Amino acid sequence: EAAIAAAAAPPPADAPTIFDKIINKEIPANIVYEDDKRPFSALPDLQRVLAFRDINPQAPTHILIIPKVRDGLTGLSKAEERHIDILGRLLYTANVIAKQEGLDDGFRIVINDGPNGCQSVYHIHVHLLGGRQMNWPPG
Ligand code: DGP
Repeated sequence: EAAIAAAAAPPPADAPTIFDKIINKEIPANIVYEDDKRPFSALPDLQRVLAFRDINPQAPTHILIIPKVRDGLTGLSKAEERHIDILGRLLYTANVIAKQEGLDDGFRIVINDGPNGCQSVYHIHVHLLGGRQMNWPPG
């Protein structure tokens, strides 16, 4: 069933996703990190990130890191020059959270893109996975 869902055509770029409801606190999520106005007063809205635990964890630690404003970034394949700062901040924050979670022996970062990448939510997100030995190649 998951494979069929992943192979479906991506939704329109302006279609809201479940992550909007998490950002707006309309549905609960286990939030582990959120940039707020202070002490990040110089941080533009487009560079603010939110991180929360994946509802369907694939490892003892499985956290999603997302931009609070999607700005057209339904997936990495839609990245433009203006997104370079938020893309960097997503990865930087993944590292901060990995330390916060005590993943001192390593971790894995994943960005699924499009049907072949098994992307299911079209609001860009970085998966942070850790707490067990990962395998290579991935499935
Ligand atoms: P991807 O397949 O890369 O698009 O990953 C989307 C992830 O989002 C997937 O691992 C499950 C997670 N997810 C979907 N809906 C929710 C939700 O409502 N809450 C939380 N915490 N995670 C969700």
